[in-house]
Amino acid sequence: MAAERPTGLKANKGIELLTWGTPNGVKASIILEELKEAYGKDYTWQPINIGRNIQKEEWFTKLGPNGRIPVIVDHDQGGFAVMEGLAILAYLTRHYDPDHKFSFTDPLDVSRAEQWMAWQHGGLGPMQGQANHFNRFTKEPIPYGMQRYTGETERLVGILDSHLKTNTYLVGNKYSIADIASFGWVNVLRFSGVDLDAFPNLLAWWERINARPAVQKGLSIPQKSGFGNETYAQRLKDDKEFVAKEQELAKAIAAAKEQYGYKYASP
Ligand SMILES: N[C@@H](CCC(=O)N[C@@H](CS)C(=O)NCC(=O)O)C(=O)O
Repeated sequence: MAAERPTGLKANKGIELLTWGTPNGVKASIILEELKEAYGKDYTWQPINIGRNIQKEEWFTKLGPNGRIPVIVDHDQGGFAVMEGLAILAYLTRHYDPDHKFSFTDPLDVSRAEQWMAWQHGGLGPMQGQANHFNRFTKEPIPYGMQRYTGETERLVGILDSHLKTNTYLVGNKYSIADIASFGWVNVLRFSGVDLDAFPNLLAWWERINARPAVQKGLSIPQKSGFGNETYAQRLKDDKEFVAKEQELAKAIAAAKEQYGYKYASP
């Protein structure tokens, strides 16, 4: 039986999250779970199945005009709505992280965090999103797109990997909203056709963050994605058909790179 289709907001106090279990969606659910664990701040959520286009309905676009998840509504601020991961992470910590457990007070660290979050919005998210598209969802293979966006994703995660060689976390050696912004994307890196093992500092960072109980809870709202690195690794162990398909994909990406001579360069 299909789950009930949300048709409007359901709470009248606190934060209400409208989301789906995607790399952008989990930014919001992870910070909300962290705030819940750190401060006991509860929240309400509703599943917005993007495959059913609930995010394009009028009640939703009145809150999030871009018609995409995640969106939060703060009922304690007169129903103030916030769209876009960076803005959600900044809003929630500005209002509900008084001890700055996941955010910063030093203006230079605030700027550093903004820079990494902006980098995620302008770089990693869009490029990796296109890598997923060209590697997984086109009707017929388009080698130029495959090598362009897989290569760009590799270049970008190479930047994270270099930065993490001498830093435990992205800013101030403290886990923060800067890390949360990119974590959801790195969590589906294997699905995007990129070998996470080739980026050992990034792999260690992903493991550190993935081990946090609040992160695990955040990843399961509304339900755990089948595309996460853990599920992916498990499927490689259990499912021979999946292994064969993934080998085919890796071959097609390698051939596309060869065809166009793509070389990525990270500092
Ligand atoms: N830059 C935004 C992007 C939001 C976004 O692209 N959400 C995707 C899911 S990851 C979505 O809602 N897709 C459905 C659609 O395009 O209709 C953010 O960080 O929140």
